[in-house]
Formats: sequence, C-alpha cells, structure tokens
Amino acid sequence: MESCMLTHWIRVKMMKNIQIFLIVFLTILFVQAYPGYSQKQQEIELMPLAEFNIQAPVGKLRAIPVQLNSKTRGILLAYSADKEIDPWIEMFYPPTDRMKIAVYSIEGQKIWERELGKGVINGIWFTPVYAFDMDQDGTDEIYYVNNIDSVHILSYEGLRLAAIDGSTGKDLGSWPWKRVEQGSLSHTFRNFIMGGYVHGKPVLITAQGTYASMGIQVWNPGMNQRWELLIGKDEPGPRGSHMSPVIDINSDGVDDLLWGERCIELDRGKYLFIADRDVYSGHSDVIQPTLHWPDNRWYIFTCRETGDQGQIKPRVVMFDEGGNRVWHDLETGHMDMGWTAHTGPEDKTVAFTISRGKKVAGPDGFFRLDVVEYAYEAFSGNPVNLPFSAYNTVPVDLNGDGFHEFASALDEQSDKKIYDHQGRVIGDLGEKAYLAMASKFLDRPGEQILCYYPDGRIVIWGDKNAVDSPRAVKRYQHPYYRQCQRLTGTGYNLVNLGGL
Ligand SMILES: [Ca+2]
Ligand SMILES: [Ca+2]
Ligand SMILES: [Ca+2]
Ligand SMILES: [Ca+2]
Repeated sequence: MESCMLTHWIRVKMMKNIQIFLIVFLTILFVQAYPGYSQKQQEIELMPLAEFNIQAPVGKLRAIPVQLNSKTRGILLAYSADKEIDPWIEMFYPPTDRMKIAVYSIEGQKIWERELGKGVINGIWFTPVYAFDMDQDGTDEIYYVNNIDSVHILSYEGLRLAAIDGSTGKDLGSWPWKRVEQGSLSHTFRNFIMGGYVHGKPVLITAQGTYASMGIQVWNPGMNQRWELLIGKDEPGPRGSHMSPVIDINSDGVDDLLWGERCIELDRGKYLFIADRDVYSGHSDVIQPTLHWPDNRWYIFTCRETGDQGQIKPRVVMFDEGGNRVWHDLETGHMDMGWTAHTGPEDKTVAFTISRGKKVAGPDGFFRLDVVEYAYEAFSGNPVNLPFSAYNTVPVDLNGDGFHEFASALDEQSDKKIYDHQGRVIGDLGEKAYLAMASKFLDRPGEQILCYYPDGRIVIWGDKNAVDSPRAVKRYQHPYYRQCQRLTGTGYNLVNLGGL
C-alpha cells in the first residue's frame, strides 16, 4: 500500500517537472521568435553611443548619413557658429562665421572638412545639402548650393549647384543654379535638393521657390536635364511646402515628389494629382505621407498658414494617396510645424500640429509665441489629447518596438526631454541639446538621435536595451525609410519618418 502511494507521488512529481520544463522551453522558443515581445519588459535606458567634439562653436548644424563606399557609412555635418539664417527680411541677419562641410566616421573620426566661401550662408533655404550616389559607384556625392561670389552674399548670379566627393571632399563639378523668382528675399531664396529613383536608376532633383513662382528640375547621371517643370505664380493650385518628401506613393517603381499638394512622378514630370487644385492656392507648412499599416496605403497630412486674404479654409487636411480629402478641421489659425507618428502598443496613428502667433528668429534662434497644440487620430480626424507637449518634438523609435517615442529638441523652446506615448519622461538630452537626425544610422538595434551642442560636442544617443521587433525591421527595409534619411539637410524634413 505504502509503496503504491510512493509510486503515485513520484509520478505526480515527474509530471510537474515535465510541465515546468515545457513551460520554460516554450517561453524560450517564443522569446527567440518574437524578440520585440520580450523587449516590452525592458525600460528604455538612454545612453551616449558615441561622443566627439568638432572643435568649433556651433550655432546651427545639419547632419546626413553618407555612404563612403559600398561597406562604410559616415556622417556628413554642415554647420557654422551662426544660428539658422532665414531669408525672410525680419529674420535674416549677416553671417559671422564661414560655413563648413565635414565628414566624420560614425565613431567620431574626422575624415575631411572644407570651409566654404564667404558668400555661402548657413541657412537651410540658402544652402541645402544632400548626399546621393548618382553614378552608382558606391560612394555618395555631396550636392549643395554654392555662392562663388564672396562679396555679395545675396548674389543670385553667383549661385551654383556644386558636387563634391563624399569620401574625400574633392570637387566633382559645378553647374548654374536656376532662377525662377524675382520677388522678395524670402520668395527668392528657397532652394531644395532631393533625389529619387526611376525604375532603380537615380535622378537628382533641384527646386526653387515656395510661395509664388516655382521651378523643379530633374537630372540624370552626368547632369543631363531629364525634365523641368515651371509653375507660374498665378497658376491655379497650391504652392510648395517647407517639407519635400520623395516617395513612390503608387508603388509603380517610379518615385514621386510631393511638392506641396502637387504629386509629381519623377520619370517625365507628370502630375499624378494636384490635391485641392481648384480651392487652394496657398502653401502648406506640413506635407507628410503617413502609412496606414493594416492595408498598406498612404495618406497625406497637410497643415496650412493663413492663405490668400485669410479666406483659406480648412487649415488642416488629410488626403488619401490619390489626393482626395479624407477629413479636415479648423477654419482659422496660422498652422506651423507638425508631424504624424505611430504610437504603441496597439498602433494608434496620431497627426499633430500647432497654431502660432508671432515668430521671431535671429542670432539667438527661433521663437514662436501663443502656440496652441492640436492632435488628431490620423485616419478619422477625431481629436485626441496627447499626454505631453508635442511642440518642437521629433518622433523616433528608440527601443525598436516599431512605435515612436518623442524627442523635444528642435529649437530654443524645447525642454530637451524624451517622452513615451504615455507622456512619461524617459530621457534627457541636456539643456543645450539640438537634434539634427533621428533614425537608424548606426548598425545596432533601435533608432538613434544625433544631437549637437553649442560647444562643438556631438552626441549620438540611443537605447541601451533596444531590440528590433519584426515591425521595426519592416520600417527600416521600406524604400521610403532611406529616402527620408537623405533629406535632413534640405527643407524642414527632420520628422518625415514619423509617417512610417
Ligand atoms: Ca558616387
Ligand atoms: Ca510612383
Ligand atoms: Ca510657412
Ligand atoms: Ca519605440
């Protein structure tokens, strides 16, 4: 009797052990198959992944990932001691320092540096910078707008499209820069450089204007002009934007440029659509392609200033990928800045913008007064309350779960903190930090943030515990991802990846 009970006891004990073993074994298998799941347990731990000093005071700095050869990527820095110099006459001021372009390794070693001429102005509208491999030899060329006149800093005759070798900084070529606008300083100096692919072949885009007459030129390798589009100031339809996304919106193998609400395919320069062509003739500060992940369709978020005679309404419009209105809001307000972003854990897509009063800018930086924030559920337009102040934030997926955190470090009015979607502070970049890039530019999990500091320090921040989820990997592999990364030295394109 006793031995029978003992056998039963041993059997129960063994079954329990087998159960425990199975649970542990299956958990290990699950965690290995879905690393993003286990990563949710880990708190974000912000740390400097690289830190170096460029040994010069910095007012405004732009950064772009640059391909040095087929294997190695570096970082292009374009900067001077001056803050952003804007062409609007109430914000423009004369430069006090020469602009530099430099390439550093991702570990912080200087590879080369060039000081540009006295007539080259450190402002994103005067001097856009772009890195692109037009001849497909594995090394990016660097394209920028040069001014060869060192006395007349506002010369237009002196402007050139310049190309230099990304790995050495040596000159590759120089071409005249198109003039399409004879208006005010602010209307005249609005220059852009972008790139894209037509059935796998690279094309370079140069463009001018935003508010009145506008020009877009597309170049084949060898700088032969493929096509040009001139938009007269009285032509119907919207003007340009301060953002200039390049995206294959209809997935036909030909990239398309969103020039304001005008969607232009890059092969022959034909319009796919002009959204709001007959009802809107102003410019939208925000033009942001936004992916609806469940059905893999793009939407386009736009935010508008006061338009002609203040009659333009609505101020905020979401379009579908064919340029048709999905929803709109607000009849008044000067809308300025904004983004869309995907927040976890159950993928809520949010569209955010602000209205503002006066804006002042100069040697002390950018300041907006009377800022009011607006946020929406991106695809329905239903208002949402964000649990943090999103003004001056940039969406970034630090922990690699495929959803965005928010770094508040764009301007003087940012608090330099990083917020999660619940509004919790999960990191601090330091009170003097300014964000220049937020994407995956290091070969490690998660996205990273490159910050510059007035004393010349560059810090690349990232999450120590980052693990890439399957969704995050899908983002990084999307062709639009790399297109957005190239745009951080031209236009206000620092937030574009929030849409993906
Ligand atoms: Ca090349
Ligand atoms: Ca296309
Ligand atoms: Ca504007
Ligand atoms: Ca995240």
